[in-house]
Amino acid sequence: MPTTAMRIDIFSIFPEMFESPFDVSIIKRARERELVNIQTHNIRDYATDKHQMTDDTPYGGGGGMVMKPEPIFAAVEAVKGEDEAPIILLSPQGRVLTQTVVEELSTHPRLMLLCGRYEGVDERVRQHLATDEISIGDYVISGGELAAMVLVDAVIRLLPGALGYEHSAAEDSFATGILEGPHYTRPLQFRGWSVPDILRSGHHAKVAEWRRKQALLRTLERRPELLEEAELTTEERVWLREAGTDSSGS
Ligand code: 9D3
Repeated sequence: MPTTAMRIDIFSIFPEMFESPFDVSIIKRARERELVNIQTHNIRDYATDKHQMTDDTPYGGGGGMVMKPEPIFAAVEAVKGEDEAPIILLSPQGRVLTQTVVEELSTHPRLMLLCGRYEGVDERVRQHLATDEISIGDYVISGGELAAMVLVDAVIRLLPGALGYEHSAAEDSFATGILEGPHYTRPLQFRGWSVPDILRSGHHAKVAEWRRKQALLRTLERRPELLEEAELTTEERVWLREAGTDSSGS
């Protein structure tokens, strides 16, 4: 039974940035299937002065520009209507986006995303308009737009029907809590590098065990902190401890 599409409103002074990323692959298909209705809004259209200014110099001095509050409030108020929806400011000071946060966001019927530029937005947007503030990680990007695209992509993948039957979001790395192991396809031999024999053995149970162990080893090597929270069996924890103290390495 098809349910009503999640609606996502995005507010930006560069709405054209969203066109091609949202017109390919899984997001395109989700939009075509009406699983999601994405609307971008140009904040500049809501500026009322004759130059349609969306930014101004900071009170107190210093370099850079700050996004003015009036056009942002006007844009959100014009679009919002009566519906309840989180108003998420993408900002370097927000809580960091994780798969758990994505899962929570995916349960809302509507999201409103505010993308800042310059040094950021006037503090009154943060205090009196936004209901949530999210960062995509501890590095500096030039504005909230790419962060909003990351958030939208991650959320859409979780909407029922967004992924083909060939792939389940529940199997995604991070959804399972550990990293994925290696994948191989043809050719069997490539520049002298071969595919592990086990994957051609036809022993499905042994293949599954090998894959699970490869995933655990990779997580131990690269992201050991993930293992603390991951759902592992007692046998797997014992095996990993032996693997971790094994002087032969990997
Ligand atoms: C943290 C750097 N700021 C003080 C010098 C200036 C600044 C740089 C870039 C302020 C805002 C921005 C634009 N970045 C975002 O709007 C942003 C962001 C990010 O930079 N990193 C991770 N997640 C996000 S979400 C929005």
